[in-house]
Amino acid sequence: MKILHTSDWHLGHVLYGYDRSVEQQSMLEQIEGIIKEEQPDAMVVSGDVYHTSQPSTTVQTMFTEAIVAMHEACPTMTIVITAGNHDSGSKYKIFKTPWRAFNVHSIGNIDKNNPESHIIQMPGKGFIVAVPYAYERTIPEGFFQQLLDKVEERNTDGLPVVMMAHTTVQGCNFTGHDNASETSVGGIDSMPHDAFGKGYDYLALGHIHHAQFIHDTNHRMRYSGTPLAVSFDETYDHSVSLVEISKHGEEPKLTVIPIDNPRPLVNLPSEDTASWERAKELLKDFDNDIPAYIRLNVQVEDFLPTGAMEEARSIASDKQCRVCHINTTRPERTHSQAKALTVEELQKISPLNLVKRYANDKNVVFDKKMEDMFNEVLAALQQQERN
Ligand SMILES: [Mn+2]
Repeated sequence: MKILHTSDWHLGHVLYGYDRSVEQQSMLEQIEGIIKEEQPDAMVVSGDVYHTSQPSTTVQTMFTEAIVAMHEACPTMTIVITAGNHDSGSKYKIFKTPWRAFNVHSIGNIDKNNPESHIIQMPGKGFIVAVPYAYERTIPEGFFQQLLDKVEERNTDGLPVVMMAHTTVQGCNFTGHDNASETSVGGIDSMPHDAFGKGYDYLALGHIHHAQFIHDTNHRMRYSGTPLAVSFDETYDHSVSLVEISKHGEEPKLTVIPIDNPRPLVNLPSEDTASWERAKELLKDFDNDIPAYIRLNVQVEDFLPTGAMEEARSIASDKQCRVCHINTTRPERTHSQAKALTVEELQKISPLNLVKRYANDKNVVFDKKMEDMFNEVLAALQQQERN
């Protein structure tokens, strides 16, 4: 069984106000081209088809036309689409029936009363167990294993079994995600490996944008990652995964197929940060003809000069690129830079000089206005003490 595994298309995603339909259309056409070339038995899209639960008419049209084109590129191919946390699962019901005419299975919600609806049998080829995104607590206890047991009973010919899920798996590399920790990414708690049960040959995962196998699992659990970067922090290559499984129990064979973005997301500098002056030079030197999105990564002592964004945009005004964002970082001060005072020194130092030392240590600007305010408060306190 030959499966094209992809997820996290995030159609309708807007980057700092810029419409990305040209890139999204290009990504869909590249996938269509891969399908035409590879003629897979199935394509699995493991959630986050759309970026929002209310995609526009234009975005939905782009999606439906692309799916029909993909179907026409390989009419025998089974297409399985599950909902992710960005999608509206209940809306998957609307076109569930007409989609069947195109060999498309769309699964938006977990239906514990009808587990059969999650099992797609491809006669003579294999099985796809399709589980959409769900909060961990709404996935019935042992649901994955229940589905796999049903498949095991039926799978007398030892055909490959592929399972789909949209979630965070323990130990994954979540580079590129905001709001992420070891235990939770994008609001989804990470699941232990054994929560998915036993009996699948390949777990086609969605949610994490960095393409990867989950370590120590014998290359059976994989995130295909985003085919198109959603954030500037996704500083890795983007692709779809072509997976071949000869029979039940065999290790899957993977081919990674890159997807190119006609409008790449570029960090200047590409690694680490630069001073504001250096960042402007990098922008000046950036190729005039590359229609990239640019994020400037700038190290500042306190704040950027006023009008920095306007200045950056005017530098790029004759270029094809679009300056999206200036990402500022401040030097870390883990240890106090001030020399510690002895008790005798502390008793001798004036309150004003003490607070100036503190401000300097914390990298806070202590100007004439601050000094006046401090003196006013100090005078009021001293007055209170005298009364
Ligand atoms: Mn996603």
